[in-house]
Amino acid sequence: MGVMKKLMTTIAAAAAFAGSAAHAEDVRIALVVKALGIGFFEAAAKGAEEAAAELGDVEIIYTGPTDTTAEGQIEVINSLIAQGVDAIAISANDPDALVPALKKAMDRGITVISWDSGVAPEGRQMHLNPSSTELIGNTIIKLAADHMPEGGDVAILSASATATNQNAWIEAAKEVLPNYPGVNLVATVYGDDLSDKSYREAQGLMASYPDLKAIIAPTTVGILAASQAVTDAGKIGEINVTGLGLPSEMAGAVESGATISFAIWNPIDLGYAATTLAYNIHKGAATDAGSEIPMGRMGTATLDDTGAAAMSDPFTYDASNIEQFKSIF
Ligand code: RAM
Repeated sequence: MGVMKKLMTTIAAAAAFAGSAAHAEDVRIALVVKALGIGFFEAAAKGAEEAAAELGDVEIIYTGPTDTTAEGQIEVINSLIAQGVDAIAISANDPDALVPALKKAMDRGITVISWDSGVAPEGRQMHLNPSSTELIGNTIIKLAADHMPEGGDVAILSASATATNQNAWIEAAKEVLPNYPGVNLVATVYGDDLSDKSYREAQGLMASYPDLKAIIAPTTVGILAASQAVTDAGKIGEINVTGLGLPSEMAGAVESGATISFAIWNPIDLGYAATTLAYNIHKGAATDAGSEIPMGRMGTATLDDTGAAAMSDPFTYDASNIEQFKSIF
């Protein structure tokens, strides 16, 4: 037996053993992420698998490019169209660049939704936000401001410059900034959800702004890299790293004091909800404004006039509760 054939047989046997062998009649839902290798999306994939097990006739294809670019996602989308998947649920690296490829998918009868990071309305049937954009924008500023009684300089370390979700949160954060007198936003930089680039951008912020009091990273990759950069620079206690992170990845930073607190919603629930929505839309659920689409144990998504819905509020983690959550996501 050739090595490849042997490998394939082993994989098939393992799949059958796990009880997850695909069936021809399954609804094939592709969960397309910003990039592979990001813990947040791996947690969302767990939720997608949970939804698939519950629905019974779903096969999840977890896929994405190797870096957070729209070009990479377009290649992935074209390959999914060629494979004839039933649905695409995507977290977008760009709101507009993916529209032509996703329109082509919809023309071929593929259900298309975005989740986490949105696609412009003409490129998808609905979008699932993790939470209200205004609430997230205010939360990330408040997390920093609450620990700066005397005010001071803060900087944002974001993901990619075209990420729909981070850009919307940053815009919402800037809107409420006047409510935090003395908090001065000096820069916004982009680490592209790559650990090494995010680390270097955090170092750059520390070099350019010696009085920096907080780095706000509304990305799980960015917050982790920035907490490491602040630790390595010996600036724990001087610069508080906050934003959106995973308890499993941030436990060390909270313990060391590099991060006092941070927030996030449950990424497992988000992947579960996105999968259930894609399934129900594929099965015929309406997607016009006001539609209510069931999302299993997560309740119902009610679409607004842009075809978007929100899941749940973010939760704040700090030294008092991180132990409880770090093994979950
Ligand atoms: C990163 C990604 C993702 C975002 C989280 C908070 O994992 O940028 O899109 O929602 O951070």
